[in-house]
Amino acid sequence: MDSTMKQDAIRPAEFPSGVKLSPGNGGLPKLQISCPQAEGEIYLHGAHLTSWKPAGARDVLWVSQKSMWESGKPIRGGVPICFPWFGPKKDDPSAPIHGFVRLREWRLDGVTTEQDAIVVALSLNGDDSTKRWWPHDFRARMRVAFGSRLIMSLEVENSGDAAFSFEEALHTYFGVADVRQIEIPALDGHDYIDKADRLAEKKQQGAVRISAETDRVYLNAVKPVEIRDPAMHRRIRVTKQNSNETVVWNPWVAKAKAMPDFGDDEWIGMICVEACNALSSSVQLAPSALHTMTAIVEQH
Ligand code: TA6
Repeated sequence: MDSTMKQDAIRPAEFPSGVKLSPGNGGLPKLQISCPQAEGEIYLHGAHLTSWKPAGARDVLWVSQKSMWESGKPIRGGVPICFPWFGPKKDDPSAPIHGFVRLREWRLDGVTTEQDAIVVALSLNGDDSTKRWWPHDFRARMRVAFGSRLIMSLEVENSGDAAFSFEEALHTYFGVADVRQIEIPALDGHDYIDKADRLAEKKQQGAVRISAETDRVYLNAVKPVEIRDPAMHRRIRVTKQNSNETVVWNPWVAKAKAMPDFGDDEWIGMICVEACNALSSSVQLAPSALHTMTAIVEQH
């Protein structure tokens, strides 16, 4: 075995046709996927999905032109994996926002062909360096099916001998023509925590529309949601499994300007709709137990 390959990691010679591992932006290893149903890209850095283009369609994901592409820094856009906490770490302001797994290189465990998709499996195990932030033994596995649908599953295993709780999110950035014209009808009536208004708890009146900085954690939000994008003549549907919350985020003008890895005017072309378990929906995991959160994305 090539000494540089991590033990048990799949080797390029074993990839199905249409799959290539090569240096991507910043020289970070990138897996490119091409099959009849879709094309896509995922970086080993953070097991970070950066592109999903169903056959005949435009990319559904959005990535900033100003993103950093550096080990130890998050990619801006695509699907950052937030784990084992969401947002700032409550008891340590010096800890990385949204946890540390999106800053690490994950191991590529498998690339397989299924009936209508190419499936990529990656993993990251806790070690002494992660225990600096979070004193638990865990195995995280990310499984992504690139097909006519995009199926993302984040599995967490408690590989230690003590129970722990964690927060998680698949922090998906979707590309839209003009965020000021989109609607998300299905969250009507849901309670939400407004992170753009002092964490006030509010109730969604009607479809979600974006007309200012929007940063909301919708509670008990388990049903599928659809992003209606009339200017792009597209609807994006997100169906979740084992996720109690849905986060909707757009930084708007001031926040976009304040982020060095986000173009000043890029807020117009994106919306985050995130499968999440956080706050009162943190996941409790007993030793040897597993929890899998899934987000299925379709577009038409
Ligand atoms: O999911 C929304 C959010 O928590 C916002 O509060 C904002 O911080 C966003 O995530 C981006 O976080 P990041 O650390 O990727 O800049």
